[in-house]
Amino acid sequence: MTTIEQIDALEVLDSRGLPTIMVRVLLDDGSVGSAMIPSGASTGTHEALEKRDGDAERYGGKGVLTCVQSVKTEIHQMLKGKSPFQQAVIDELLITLDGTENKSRLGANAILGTSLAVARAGAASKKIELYEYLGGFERVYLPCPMFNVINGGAHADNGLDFQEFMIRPHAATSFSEALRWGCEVYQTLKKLLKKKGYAVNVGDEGGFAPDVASNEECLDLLVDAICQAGYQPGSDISLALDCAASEFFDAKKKLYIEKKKKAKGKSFQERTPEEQIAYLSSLLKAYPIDSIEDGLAEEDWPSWHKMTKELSSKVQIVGDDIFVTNPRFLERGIEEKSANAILIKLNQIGTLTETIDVVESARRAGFRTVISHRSGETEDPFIADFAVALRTGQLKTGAPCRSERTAKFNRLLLIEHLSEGSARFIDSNREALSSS
Ligand code: 2PG
Ligand code: MG
Repeated sequence: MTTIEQIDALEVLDSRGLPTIMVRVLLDDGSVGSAMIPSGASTGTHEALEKRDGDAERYGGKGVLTCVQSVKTEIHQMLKGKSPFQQAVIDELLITLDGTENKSRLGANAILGTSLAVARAGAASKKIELYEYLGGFERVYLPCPMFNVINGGAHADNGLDFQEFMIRPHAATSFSEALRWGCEVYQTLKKLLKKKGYAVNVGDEGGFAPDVASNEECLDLLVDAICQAGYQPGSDISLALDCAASEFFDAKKKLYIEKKKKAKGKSFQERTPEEQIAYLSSLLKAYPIDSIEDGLAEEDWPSWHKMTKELSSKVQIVGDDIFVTNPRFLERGIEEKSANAILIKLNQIGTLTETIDVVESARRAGFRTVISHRSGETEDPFIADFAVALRTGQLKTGAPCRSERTAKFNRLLLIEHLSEGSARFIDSNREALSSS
């Protein structure tokens, strides 16, 4: 029987230059698996805890040496001798060893790092690809990418309160074609921005971060870029938003306030939840948007229900901060009909098995699932394999720019290549919208 021989960890860097954990699992047959853990900026309140050292002498308190130590000692001792192929057992042991509701004792970063590295070691031992190890050997389904080409919110130092302006090349016939379309629009957008005198430096997720005046100006730019690149807005390439509205909701006043614009001394809007829904609805009428994530704040549950009632036949309503990949919140969302899709981030919940369970529960309830990166990423492409293995049909992993983002796209290109023409490209959102 193959067993875990050693679990090691070290502190490495994420794409923002902040420390994160790398876990390395060695099996007694000599196979090795490793994983690096990403980190969010606009995090949901109820996410599993990302543990930091808090030692102001190192990395401004953001070091992860405590997590490294826990992996090398407690976690190593508990998992040594166990089978790497029983992922659910490994994850349950990790959850029990931590003993807290939100993984705050050992840290979700230490736990998830171990969980993912064990899966990789298992795949290495079986000498198969990670997506095959996790998803089996049936036909490969490659997800529609959602390219975040204009960054705002907590990911860029501009006046945009909405966090992500994305394009979705849903009508492409293969993943590589979708990627090419996305890249062509991205490069065209760069030229357009330059022509208009905007800066073309990029934000945390590789999208441009121009100081444009409004959401509408961004959406106009995207439509122009799609046309000028030779595609049809809507029928070839649609638009998607992540408003990350928890970042600009004033819970006391119950108002959505364009805080960044306000802080920059620009004219800004304050909207009641009803006005925010009406505003989103007006954007849907004016632009070919087919997906809206976090259009409302995580604590504004009643308004989520209203928004879903009004808009869900026209658009994918994705819950990120409101569900935080947690079965408890997802269950409430299903019951209250708060959305029709869920964003899936492994580090919001903290183990591979729990994440797979959430995807399966969402599916059973008819929710679409979108696998997602974090704004602070690493070159680890785990989520590319994960999206293929779970056949989610949608993956959000930034712009086609910056190596921590392109690592995921390049991995999908390789998976497509390995499938020797048998891979199918799917967009679970379009499939759902066309059947509704
Ligand atoms: C989001 C994510 C990823 P962050 O809000 O969806 O784009 O951002 O990782 O900062 O939470
Ligand atoms: Mg989000």
